Amino acid sequence: MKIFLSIVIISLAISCNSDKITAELKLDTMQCLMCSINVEEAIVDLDGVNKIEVDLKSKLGKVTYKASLIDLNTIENAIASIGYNVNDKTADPAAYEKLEICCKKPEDVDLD
Ligand SMILES: [Cu+2]
Repeated sequence: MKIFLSIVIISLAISCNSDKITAELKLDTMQCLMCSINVEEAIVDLDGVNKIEVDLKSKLGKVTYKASLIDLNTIENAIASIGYNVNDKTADPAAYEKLEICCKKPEDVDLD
């Protein structure tokens, strides 16, 4: 009986964690600290997202999410919709236009 119980407990613990996925996000159009905060804020409150870390220097993010609640595509779309390229998705042009000037790609900023 004891063995049976511990098997049940172990399998419960496994099933609770089994759908957690950590994925990498390539954020190559991020320019400044504000960008990384924007990206974090765009997905931190999404249902199913456990954790988001954005590293400005390497322009990479790491997101941990519950696959039963959300998929990577939805997360990527949320980031693209606020104006940033992510993985193979291109930023929403209208949202990109509204970004602060420091958040735009250097080649898009008119210097005169
Ligand atoms: Cu920025």
